[in-house]
Amino acid sequence: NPRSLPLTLILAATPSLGIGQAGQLPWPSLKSEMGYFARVTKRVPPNPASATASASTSTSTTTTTTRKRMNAVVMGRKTWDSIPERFRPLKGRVNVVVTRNPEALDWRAGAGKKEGGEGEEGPVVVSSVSAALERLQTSRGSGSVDLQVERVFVIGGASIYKAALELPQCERVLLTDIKREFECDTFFPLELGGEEGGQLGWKRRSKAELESWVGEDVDDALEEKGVRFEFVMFEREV
Ligand code: FOL
Repeated sequence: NPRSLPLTLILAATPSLGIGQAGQLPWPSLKSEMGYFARVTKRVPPNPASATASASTSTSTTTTTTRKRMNAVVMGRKTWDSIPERFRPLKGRVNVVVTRNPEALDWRAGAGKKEGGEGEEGPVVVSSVSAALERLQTSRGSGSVDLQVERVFVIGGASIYKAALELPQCERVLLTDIKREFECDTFFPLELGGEEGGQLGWKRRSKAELESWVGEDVDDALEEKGVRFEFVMFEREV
């Protein structure tokens, strides 16, 4: 395969690592938190100027292919279902949905309303997280557009995070540390630890390292609707 794609998990969790409740997020919608999720998952890393376009020549013709650099989001079917129809597929990102039953995936209903829109496509559907990676490593654009998948974000839920954490390509976790409890029925399957302790092999990185990786300034502590939260990054030690 041409390139091995590293995986980044992105999630928001309560102190007891709750991530979901009844098919939704456990907390009232936090605009600045969701905004961070959208910006970070969309933003592609800086790139050498030489790689933006390429021309290939055959005997008598020259075809120019434009390269579109995009990140991908990989999610389980229940997470797909949890995203409001008007927001899915998540804009500006390659959407990959993992399901054992592709027939049952409810997306045509939502996509149907957008029918006729240029470039409107449903998600890529695969049956495992590793199949998602294989697909993304070889993904092509359409026509004269050559799609280059940059960062791959695993966006949940619990069983998809668990499968991703078992892969060696899983390098990084972007955690939004929600500072209070909400009722949850779904939990992140790994104890990362805060200041001390935590899972062997995972290291909390500094705010500066987080800012450098996500490509934006990050506040130390945010609060919305009386809910305090903080953006943090963990990386797996080699
Ligand atoms: N990670 C973090 N940090 N926060 C989350 O809320 C989160 N949620 C999921 C996965 N990782 C997360 C899964 N759930 C949308 C909705 C639910 C969802 C993920 C994304 C969604 O509608 N996103 C839109 C933004 C819409 C808006 O601006 O309100 C998007 O374009 O990303």
